[in-house]
Amino acid sequence: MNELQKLYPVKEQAKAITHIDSETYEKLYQQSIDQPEQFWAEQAEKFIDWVKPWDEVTSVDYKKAEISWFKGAQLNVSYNCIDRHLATKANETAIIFEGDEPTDDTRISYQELHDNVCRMANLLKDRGVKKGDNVCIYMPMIPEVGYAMLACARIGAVHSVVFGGFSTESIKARVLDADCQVVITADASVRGGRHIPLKANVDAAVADCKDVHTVVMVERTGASVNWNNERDVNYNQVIDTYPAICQPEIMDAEDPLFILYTSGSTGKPKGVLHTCGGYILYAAMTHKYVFDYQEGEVYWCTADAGWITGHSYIFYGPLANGATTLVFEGVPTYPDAGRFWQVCEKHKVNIFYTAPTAIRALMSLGDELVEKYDRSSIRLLGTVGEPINPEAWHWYYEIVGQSRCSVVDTWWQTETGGILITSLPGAVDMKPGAAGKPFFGVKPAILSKEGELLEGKTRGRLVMTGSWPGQMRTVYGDHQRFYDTYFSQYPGNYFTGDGAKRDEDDFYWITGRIDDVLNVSGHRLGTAEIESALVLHPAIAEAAVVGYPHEIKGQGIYCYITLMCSSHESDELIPELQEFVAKELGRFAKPDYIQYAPGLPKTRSGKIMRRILRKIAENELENLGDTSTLADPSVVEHLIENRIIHE
Ligand code: 6R9
Repeated sequence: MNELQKLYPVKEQAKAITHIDSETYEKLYQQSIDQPEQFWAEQAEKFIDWVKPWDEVTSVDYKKAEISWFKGAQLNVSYNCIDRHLATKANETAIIFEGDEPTDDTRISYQELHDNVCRMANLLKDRGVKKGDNVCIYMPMIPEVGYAMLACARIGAVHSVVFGGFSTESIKARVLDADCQVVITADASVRGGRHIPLKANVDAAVADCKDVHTVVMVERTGASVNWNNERDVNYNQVIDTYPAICQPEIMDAEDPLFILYTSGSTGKPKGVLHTCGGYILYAAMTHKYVFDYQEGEVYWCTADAGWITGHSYIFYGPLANGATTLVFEGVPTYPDAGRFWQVCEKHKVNIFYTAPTAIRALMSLGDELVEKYDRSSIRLLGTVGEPINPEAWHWYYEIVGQSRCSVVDTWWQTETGGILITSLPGAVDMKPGAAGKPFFGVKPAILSKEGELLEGKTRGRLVMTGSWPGQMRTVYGDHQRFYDTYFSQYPGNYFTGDGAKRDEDDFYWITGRIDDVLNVSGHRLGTAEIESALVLHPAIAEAAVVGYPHEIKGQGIYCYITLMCSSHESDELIPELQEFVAKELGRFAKPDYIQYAPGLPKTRSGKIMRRILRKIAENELENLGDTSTLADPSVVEHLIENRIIHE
């Protein structure tokens, strides 16, 4: 363990607020494992309002991939996120909207949220949407995306949010797979001053989707759009004609709430299906405990509604807890790279949750733009999406959080619905780069490749030996694929697809996707580990590592690095970096090739697309696959031109 990975004890200040100290965590965790039915029944009563209680807390059969929670119970998710707060919070802020331009912001009270959601629900009903119908949502990050999701939940329709940065082809594939008949969109979106014509994308996407009879369009930019009188509905023109009351549909706990498409290592994206009862309980409970949310606080998750993080931790979890949640339309670097901190100062944000990729990008631009703003309101910082390299962790903790805030790393997946492994603030010490310990009721285990259970300090494949309420229930329309992907490799376990190590203190460290694991001369190495090692070097802002076939070693290590400052490129730097990594991780981990990369190919959610980097490293340029979903496809050309050709 190097200096950057040293332990940070729980913050005294966090301890005082949470009331979950280390002892309580251990006790509650043990209880959740020993008496799961009792534990979850208590939590379900505490966090959720049910119309009718359950007949059975849980029933799980991983051999058939059959999972149910709170069977027989009835509830409505939109009621839980809105109506039940009205008695005490009608005039309190549910959503703070911060637009792309710093001058553009609004506050939406719980009463206004209620009225807007009901009107949208009535509009959908008027267009024939019924319980069980699937509705596609393709929207910018504006409050209406939340209204649309909650309106679906209110009437029992199943939403499928498609990220607003996805292409026409992606929308079409998702609309067809889920047989959506209604699409909710906006005229255009604006992020960082850049406009994307959402309505035109939808027009093109649904031209071949004969079942789509309605496209609801919210006006965002006033962009001119093509209009189909039969099919299209202008939200702004009609919404006031609908009543602000709509009875919530009574749903079974196991009725579907939403579908969210996510990519796997093979095949087309899978429609991950979540159901009402277990999901909303898990989202609410994790939001409360992991972010230690307290009444009246302002909570900001910078994700997009198009990803699971936006579902669980911008809308469902916070609203179920009656929180004030900030919805941000823009990007971290517009008008300049101080935007996050400017917004924190302006809205007195208490809890801030973002991704390591954003932290690294901002870190490379210096401390000045952070220090310019008052961050004294912030008391908790969270990260999600990928392992955070210790150097970025330190910058986040020391510079952004002024060494006074807890940093919670949160490991989870679209499939898990909510956070499974984390450093619970006030209860679990912080180790920079470690995801932490299991959340209540969660039973992680590490297996060898062959499926043998590994005990104690070890490394291997991360599985969950039991279920939790937020777990996905099926792949939409393809239950066999659900079983094959998650339950077939290690029977009796949910396979996460991630590698992990467990240290002497029982902390879990995620080493990256199994598909990104390299085998170099018989040594197994997480690409994330090499990347973390590289970015410890002061010259490096970001690194991505892939394997390529190597005659002697099996796989060689090919690294792409973005420098803090491109003028530092030099012939001497490469061998220096190779030695640096060898020293950090061992000789076997010494990179074979290091290529300078002014930009890395990333999805719009910030994930590096290693598939493309692998192809370039392998010099297999004919078969690069779809690059249209990249945030900036032009970086690929640059990488190809400057690739290192090996024998
Ligand atoms: C929530 C989300 C899931 C994959 C997951 C893992 C990686 C997410 C992480 C993390 C290390 C963390 N991942 N959080 N790795 N530390 N805190 O990101 O869902 O988009 O489905 O991605 O992301 O590899 O398997 P999703």
